Amino acid sequence: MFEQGPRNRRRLAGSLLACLALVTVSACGETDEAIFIVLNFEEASVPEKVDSICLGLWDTDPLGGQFGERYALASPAQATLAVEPGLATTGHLLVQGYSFGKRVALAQQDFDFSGPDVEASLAFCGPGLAEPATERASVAIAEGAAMAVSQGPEGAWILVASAGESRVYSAGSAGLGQLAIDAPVSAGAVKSVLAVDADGDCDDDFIVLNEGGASLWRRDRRALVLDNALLPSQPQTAIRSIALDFNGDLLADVALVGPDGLTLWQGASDGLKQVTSGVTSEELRNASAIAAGDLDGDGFVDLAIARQGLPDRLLYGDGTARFTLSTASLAEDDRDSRAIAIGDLDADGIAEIVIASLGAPITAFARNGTREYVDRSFLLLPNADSQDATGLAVADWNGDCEADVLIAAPQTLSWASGQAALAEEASLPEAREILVDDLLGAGDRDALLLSATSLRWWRR
Ligand SMILES: [Ca+2]
Ligand SMILES: [Ca+2]
Ligand SMILES: [Ca+2]
Ligand SMILES: [Ca+2]
Repeated sequence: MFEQGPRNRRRLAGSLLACLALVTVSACGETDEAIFIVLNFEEASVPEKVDSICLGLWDTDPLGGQFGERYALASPAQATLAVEPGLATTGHLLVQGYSFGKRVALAQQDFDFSGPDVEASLAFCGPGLAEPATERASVAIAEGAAMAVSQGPEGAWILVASAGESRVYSAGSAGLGQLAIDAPVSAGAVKSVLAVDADGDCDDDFIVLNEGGASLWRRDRRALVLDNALLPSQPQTAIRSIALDFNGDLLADVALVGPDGLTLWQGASDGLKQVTSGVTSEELRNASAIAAGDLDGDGFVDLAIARQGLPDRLLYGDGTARFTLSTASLAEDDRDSRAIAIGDLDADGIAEIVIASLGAPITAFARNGTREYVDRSFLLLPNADSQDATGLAVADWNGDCEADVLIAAPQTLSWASGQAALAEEASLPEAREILVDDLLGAGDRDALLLSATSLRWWRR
C-alpha cells in the first residue's frame, strides 16, 4: 500500500508540484522504488479550459492506502508524480480535470507497480463521432427519483435516490447493473442530487437535497457513508445545487438555489462552510436552477440563476464569495424557467447561456458588450417550438470538441455542433433530467436520461 501519513503526503505533493514547474522526469526521481505517473495535458482537448486537476491514487486493495491532491494548472504540457508503492502491488489512478471547479475532463486507469511507468492523458474529445447515439440499457426506477454520477476508484457510480430507496448503478457491457453498495436512504422526497468531491480525496461524494434539507453521502471505497459533519448545519430549503470553485483556492465550493434564493458553501480542509453572497434572498427568490462559468471573461466565476415566474438573473463574482447582481442582463420576462446551462455554443471563446422553460422554446443568450447578455436564439439555435423542457446538458456530445445541447423534455432532443450553428440531431425518449458523462472511463460520451419511471443509458 502507499505509505500514508502527513509526512509522506507532503513529500508526494511536493514532488508533483516541483515537476509541474520543471516538466522533467529526472527532477522527480527521489527513490529507487518509485513508479512514475506521467500526465499529458493536451491543448484544446476539452471544450472548456481545464484550470485545475484532482489527482487520486488508490491501492487496489480496499484496505490499502490512498493519495489525493488538487493542483492548479498554469499551462503545463506534462507533469510527473513519483509514487512509492509501499506494500501495494497494483493501484488505480483517477485524474479529474476542472474548469472553475466543474469537472470537464477525466482520465483513469489501473496500473501495476512492477510494470512500466504510467502515462495518462486528459483528452476528452476529437476527432468527432459520426455514428448516431444508441440506447444501451433501460431500467425501471421508483417514482420521484433524482440522479447524479460520481467518479471514483471503482469507476462511475450512478446514484438514483428517491424517498425510501437508494440505488447505485454501474454501466458496463451487460448494461446498467445495480451494485451491492451500502448507502444511506432519504426519508423524504428527493429534490436533487449533486456529485461533488467534498472531502478532497478526488472521488465524488453526493449532496442529496430532500424535504429535510441537505445531507452528504461520502464515497468511501465500496460504500456511501452519511457524513453530515462536512456540511454547514444551517437549515435551508434549496432544490438544486452545483459544484464550483468561486474563490480559486482549488477546494470544491457549492452553490445552492431554491425558493429562498442563493446559498453559498465554501470548501475548507474540514468541510463546507456557509458564507454570505452579497445578494439578498428577496432578490433571488423562486430560484429553480443554477449554472456557473466566467461570463465576462475576467477570470472569476460568475453565476446564472433561473427562476420560476420571475426574471432569470446573472451574478458576477469578484474571486471571493461576493457576487454582484447584474441589472442589465437577460430578458426581463417572467417565464417558468426550470434549467440553465453555460457553454460556448459557437466556439468563439465567449460563454453563452441556455435556458429551458415550461411552455416556451429553449433560449440562448450571447454576450453583448461587457456584462450584458441578449437573446440570440435565432442565430445560435435550431428553429424550435415550445419544448416544455425541464433539464439541460451542454457538453461535447458528438466528440468534435465543441459544445452540444441536450434537452430533457416530453420529447428529448439533441442539438449538435457542426459546420455553422447547432443543428437538430436526434430525438430521444422522454426525460425530465439529463446529463452527459464518461461512464466507462474510456474517453467516450454517455448520456443518462431520467424520466418518472426509467433510467436510460445512451452512448455514442
Ligand atoms: Ca471525495
Ligand atoms: Ca467573471
Ligand atoms: Ca460563444
Ligand atoms: Ca460537439
